[in-house]
Amino acid sequence: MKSSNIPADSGYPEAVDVQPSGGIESLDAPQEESSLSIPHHPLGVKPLGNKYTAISDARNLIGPFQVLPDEILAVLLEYLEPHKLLLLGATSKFISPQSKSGSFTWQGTWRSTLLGLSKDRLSQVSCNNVFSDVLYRPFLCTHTSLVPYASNIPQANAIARFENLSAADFSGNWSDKPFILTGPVREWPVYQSWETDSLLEQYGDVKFRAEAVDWTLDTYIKYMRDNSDESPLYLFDRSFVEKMKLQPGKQQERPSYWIPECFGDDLFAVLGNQRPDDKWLIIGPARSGSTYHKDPNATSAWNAVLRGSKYWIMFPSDSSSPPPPGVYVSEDQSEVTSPLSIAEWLLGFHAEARKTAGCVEGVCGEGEVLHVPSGWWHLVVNLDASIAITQNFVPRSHLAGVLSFLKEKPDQVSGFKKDVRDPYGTFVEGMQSQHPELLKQAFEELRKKAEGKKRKWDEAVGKEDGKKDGGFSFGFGDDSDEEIP
Ligand SMILES: O=C(O)CCC(=O)C(=O)O
Ligand SMILES: [Fe+2]
Repeated sequence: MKSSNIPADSGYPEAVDVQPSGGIESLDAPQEESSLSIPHHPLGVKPLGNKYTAISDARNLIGPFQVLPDEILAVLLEYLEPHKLLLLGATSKFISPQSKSGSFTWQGTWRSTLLGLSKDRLSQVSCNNVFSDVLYRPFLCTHTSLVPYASNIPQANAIARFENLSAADFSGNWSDKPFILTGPVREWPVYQSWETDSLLEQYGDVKFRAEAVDWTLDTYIKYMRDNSDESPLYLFDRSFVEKMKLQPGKQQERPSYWIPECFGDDLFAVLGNQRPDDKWLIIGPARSGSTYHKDPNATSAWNAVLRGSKYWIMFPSDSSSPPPPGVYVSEDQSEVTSPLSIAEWLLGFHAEARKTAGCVEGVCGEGEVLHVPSGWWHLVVNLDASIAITQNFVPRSHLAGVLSFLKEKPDQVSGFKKDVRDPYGTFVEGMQSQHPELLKQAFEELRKKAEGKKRKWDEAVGKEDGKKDGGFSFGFGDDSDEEIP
C-alpha cells in the first residue's frame, strides 16, 4: 500500500486507483495508466492507510471496543440478532447488517431491507472519518471490473472449444480435460424460453434455495437486479426439476433439456433414488460465483449457461501438484481454506495463477456448456446476470476414481441421503447387477495402480519384491485394508 501525504479531511480525489493485481491503495495514490476507476464510497469510508494523516478518526467513538481490530469486531457482530444489530448500528458508523429471511420486499441494500425503508428514505450517515480496510474492501471489490481478468487469456491457457464432440472422442481423449461445447444447448426448450420475465411469470412465488435462505424467485430477481454486495447471494437449488415441473430426458422425447450426448451414461444412475444430489439450477448477478472447489465424490460435471456468461479458471489435480495459488488444503484434502472472496482472489492471485503450470481459463457464453473433469479445481465468476443448469455424473473413464474416492475417503463423501449408510457398498452392488463387466475392469485398473504404487514404495524403502501376498487392497502399506471382491 502506498503512503498518503494529503490529509484525508481536505477532501479526496474523484476516484480510487486500483491495480488488477494489487491491494487497497490509499485514496490519494497517484494515478497509473493501467489502473481502473473506483467510485467514492457512498458514505465516505476510506482505506485504513488514509487514517495516519487524518485529523479525526471515528474509531475513537467506539470506546473500549477500540482495542479490537476491525476483523474481530466484524466476527463478533455476526453473532448478533438483526434487531440488536440495528440498535447497535444506531450508536456507531461501523455497522451494516446483512441477514433476512421470512417475508419481505428487497429494498436494494440489506440495511434498508431490514428497516423496511426504500433506499432513498434511508439517512446517509457521513463516514468521512471512518478508516477501515474491513469496511472499504467489500466496496472496492464490488466496483472492481471483472473484464481484465476474463480477457487477454494466454493462448496456452485457453479452454478448447468444439461445436460438438462424439461420445468416443470424449471417452478416449477428453474426459480428463475441460472443454466448451457451443452446439447442443441451443436446441434445449429451456434455453429458448427462459427469459427472466417469463420465469418470473411462471415461478415468481416458488421458493428456491439461495445459500442459507429460501427466497421466492420474485424476491431473488429483485435482489439480483439491484444489489451492491461484494459476494452476492447465489441461488443454487438442487430441487428445481420438481419445483419447476421440468422433464429432463432423452433428446428424442422432446424433454425440457437433455444431457449432451458425448457425456454418455452416468454410472451413478445404477443407484436409482439412492443416488446423491446431481442437478442444480444456478442463478446469480455479475460478481456472484463459486470459490475454488473440486466437485463432490470425484464426479465430473457439465455446466450449461442459458443466460449471461461465466469466467472459469481451472487447475488439474494430482497428489503431487499444489492447489491453486491462494488456496490452502489440509493434508487429506478434506478442508479447503480460501479466506478470500472471488474478487479478493482475483485482485491478489489471478496474475500469479495465470502463470502457474496447468492453469486453464475460458469464458462460457450463453448457449454453451463447459465440461468439468473429475478432480479439477475451479473458480467461477458470473460476468453478468446468469442462469445455468449443472449436472454431476460418473463417466466410464472415471469409474475407478469414483470407486476409490467412495472407499478411501468415506468422511468426504457428500450428497447421499442419510439412509444410504454405505455409499461405496451400495454403488458396487448396483454396478455388479447392471454393469458387471465395467466394474471388473475398474477393479483391475485400481489393482494395477495400487501395485505400481506399492512397487515404487518398496523400491524407495529397499524391499526386493514389491508384490504383496494375497489379494489386492486399495490402499498400500496398510495391511488392515479391506479386500475388493
Ligand atoms: O456456475 C457456477 O457458479 C459453477 C458451478 C460449479 O461449480 C459446477 O458446475 O461445477
Ligand atoms: Fe463445481
